[in-house]
Amino acid sequence: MSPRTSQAAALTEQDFSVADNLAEILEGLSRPQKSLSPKFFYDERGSQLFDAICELPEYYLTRTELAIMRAHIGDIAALVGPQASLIEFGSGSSRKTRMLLEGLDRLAAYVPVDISREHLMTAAESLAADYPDIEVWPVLADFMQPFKLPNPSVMPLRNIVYFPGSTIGNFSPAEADSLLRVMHQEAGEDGALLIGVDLQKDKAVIERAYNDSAGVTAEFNLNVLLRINREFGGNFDVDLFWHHAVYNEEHGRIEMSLISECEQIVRISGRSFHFDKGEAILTEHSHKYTLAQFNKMANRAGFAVDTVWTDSEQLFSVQYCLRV
Ligand code: AVI
Repeated sequence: MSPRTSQAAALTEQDFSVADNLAEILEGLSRPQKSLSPKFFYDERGSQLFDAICELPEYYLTRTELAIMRAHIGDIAALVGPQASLIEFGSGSSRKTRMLLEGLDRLAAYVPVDISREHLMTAAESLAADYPDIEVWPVLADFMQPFKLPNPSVMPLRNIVYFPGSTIGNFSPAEADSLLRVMHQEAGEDGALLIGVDLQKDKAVIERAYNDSAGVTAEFNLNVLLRINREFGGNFDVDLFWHHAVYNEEHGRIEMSLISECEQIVRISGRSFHFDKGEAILTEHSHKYTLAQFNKMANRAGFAVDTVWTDSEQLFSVQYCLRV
């Protein structure tokens, strides 16, 4: 079955233009603390590098989440029940999504929601081809704002919002609160949220995951500068910046940045940016939560955590939250 282009997709279609993205990049680099949104990591090369990160021995997140899902797919399917609509925030063609498509009972629909038309359609087409019995309804939308859900041909008995990978950690706590509220709204009456949340743990374990020995995370981080050069008229010399990732225990987050090796001027589309030696561009925060902290966040958005699955070392959690 090929993926539907839902009415919601037509209504909410809003691919950000090159001009919007350029304005956002220039604004971020004009701040006293220079910053770039982590969304700019994910061009074609960045997405490949992220896939490679997920396979790294130091990056415990992906394999631990997968193992938790594998161990508990039966419990998850029993909680979800038959004929649900699975609404994934982000377009996943990942093994975790496939595990759900295979393990859940007679899904009414799979609804990936993504702001990138290309990622969305590639993932939706591949899943629609591999699971011909499941209706795939991609929705092109910015999931930070409420969006309209499609109407599959079989009426879903409930909506399950799925947000794997601890991507929630890449949002500030305030953004995460508002994103969880959107999820609450989209889950609707009787709905639920299935979410992957990375847990606070020994600083050394976390820092290793973001400073791998093969240098893949460094390449992923630096790739954003190459992207700006190529797509937004920049002239960054990538050899004059280095990757830096430290765990801030007070805020419970990895702070990832690119540090200027020397004093230098960088031009982007006619604008100049001065860097001091050692000056940082903040590129990503990756928050880690305790179970108690995430419980409070879920409650603030109107969810009650129903079941938490973790691994034996309590590295990562998969949480099933009911809408209250
Ligand atoms: C996508 N996200 C959950 C990853 C993370 O761990 O925060 C992105 C990443 N950044 C560096 N390594 C992986």
